[in-house]
Amino acid sequence: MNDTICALATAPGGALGIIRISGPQALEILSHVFTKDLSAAEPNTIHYGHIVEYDAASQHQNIIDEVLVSIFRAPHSYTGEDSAEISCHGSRYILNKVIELLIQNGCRMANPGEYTQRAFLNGKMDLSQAEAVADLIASGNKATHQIAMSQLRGHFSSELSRLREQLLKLTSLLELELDFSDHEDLEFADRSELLEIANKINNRITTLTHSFETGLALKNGIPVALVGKTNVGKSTLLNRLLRDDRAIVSSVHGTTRDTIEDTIDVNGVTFRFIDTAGIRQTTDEVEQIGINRTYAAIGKARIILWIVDAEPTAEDIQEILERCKDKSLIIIKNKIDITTNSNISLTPDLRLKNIPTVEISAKQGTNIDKLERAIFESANIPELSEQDIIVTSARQYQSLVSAHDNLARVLSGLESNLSGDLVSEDLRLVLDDLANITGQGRILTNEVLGNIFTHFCVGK
Ligand SMILES: Nc1nc2c(ncn2[C@@H]2O[C@H](COP(=O)(O)OP(=O)(O)OP(=O)(O)O)[C@@H](O)[C@H]2O)c(=O)[nH]1
Ligand SMILES: [Mg+2]
Repeated sequence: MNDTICALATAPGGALGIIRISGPQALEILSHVFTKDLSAAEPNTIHYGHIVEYDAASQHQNIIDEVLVSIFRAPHSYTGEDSAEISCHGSRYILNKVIELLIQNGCRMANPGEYTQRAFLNGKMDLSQAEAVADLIASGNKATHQIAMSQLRGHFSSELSRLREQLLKLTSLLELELDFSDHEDLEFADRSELLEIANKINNRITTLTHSFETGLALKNGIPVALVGKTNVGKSTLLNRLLRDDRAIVSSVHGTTRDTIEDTIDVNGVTFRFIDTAGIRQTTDEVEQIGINRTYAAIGKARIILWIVDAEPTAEDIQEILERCKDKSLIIIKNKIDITTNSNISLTPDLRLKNIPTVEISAKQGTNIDKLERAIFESANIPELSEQDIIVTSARQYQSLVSAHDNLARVLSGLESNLSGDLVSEDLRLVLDDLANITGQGRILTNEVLGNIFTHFCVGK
């Protein structure tokens, strides 16, 4: 961290490009390539001038670009170090040239995520907030933006420190029990009180752990599979939902062989629609592979759109209900533009199950808005408020799962009157697990850090 790093922070191709410099020599190095001396510049100021290259042969200064430079001083900067941002014109030549000049004068090219890593190491943010920076930059819709913003603003971190306080309280009560265990006449906190605290912590950790499923779905798009017999209009509906001619549509049965998927936002939430091969008995080897993929897609999806264009048989119904047991199912009666289709009754059995049913014409686009509403409702997205904590990182999830397992041992230890020092040991493990999420854990190695930050872009 003693060196000064530089990198392009913006994507190529824009009208402007921003180059970031950070480190102890940032302002000195910058002054070598800028028309003004910025080494004593005031913090939070912007300076107009030129980036210049000195040509020794002609003893001339070549102007590379007309720029604005923003100055930040340690510790009040993103990284916590002296830093600057140069706003240049977005030419590839200019941007490369400026970086080249900075490197010639003593900067080093930054590694992916190195600015955020420095911010973490300088105590500007904890690890869960650092990960939120990557999520924020990647956020493509309202829901993922809100989750990342909440985490970046430290809501998750404060929740963890509240849990930590509770765990420490539990530890001290257990230690009190140990300290006084020789004094028979003393009353200790009885274990039911300890159990109550432990159960509360456990409930909170369980909720956080479960939020990961939602977090992942929101991040990658909630998977929705379109399934049904051949020729019922699955691909037509996919194209309609995506507003794009994505899948081949034809009246030939068994047109779609491979699964086709793409995402689109509905009410600020990303859904991943998966068109599948129609289910039927077949002797065609390739088609059978496709149908197996349909079953796999059902397994992975959270919502199933079961599309019918005729009265389903008892076996069809049974098969779908069996395969979609733990899924949200929506029945779609398609092709209502054909008059005979509007009286598909769906057997009383199926109607009794209260499965949402939408009548549409995929071809003509009738009731697609109704269907989208039904899909959104089936997704059961909690109304996210700014305070809500949704875990989206696999690393954080693993720490929570481990905390949950260790806490289960604490609970059973307390219940079975295990001696306090043994229970304390498991409690410490829970504390460690939670500390790992924010990066204060004992087992935070360079490897762990490296893994987190290599997934960032350079310049972040
Ligand atoms: N009248 C009418 N025809 C439709 C409708 N939706 C689809 N079709 C027609 O039904 C035929 C099959 O449509 P596809 O979308 O290819 O059906 P699929 O379910 O993907 O079929 P496979 O890929 O073979 O399983 C095509 O000729 C479509 O034009 C609809 O709402 N009304
Ligand atoms: Mg198809």
